[in-house]
Amino acid sequence: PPCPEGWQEFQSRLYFFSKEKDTWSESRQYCKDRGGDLVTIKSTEKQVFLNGFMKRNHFWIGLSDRGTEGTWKWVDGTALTKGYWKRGEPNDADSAEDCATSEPETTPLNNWNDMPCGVNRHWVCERSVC
Ligand code: 2F8
Ligand code: CA
Repeated sequence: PPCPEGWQEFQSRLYFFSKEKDTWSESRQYCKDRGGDLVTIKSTEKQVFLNGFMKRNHFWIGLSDRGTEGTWKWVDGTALTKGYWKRGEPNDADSAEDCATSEPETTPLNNWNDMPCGVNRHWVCERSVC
């Protein structure tokens, strides 16, 4: 796809913070349609950068344990090694939470929460530079 407008560059990758809300799967499809995927977060620098844009809302990130409960995997197929979970998360509330969001108004570094994949949230895409 052509290079999309309105994406932020950080460390030679491009990021999109949605204004709309959608399910985790639909959000992921939006990113894929634009040459990317939901964001992966594998460094503290990136977690800090992203949080500069995610202070006000929940945003889907590219992490789920849909395949095997309790085994968190990034959308690129890699296993989660270091998570920035909010205290008490992930808790799989009502045994129904398999997709990860960033939460607003929590500590900036540890702010992830697992949520039901079918609820509508903002999302963050990542793709290569053009
Ligand atoms: O207390 C944390 C808990 O809060 C909510 O459940 C009551 C969240 N669920 C939704 O917002 C749908 C949980 O994900 C969260 O763990
Ligand atoms: Ca949760």
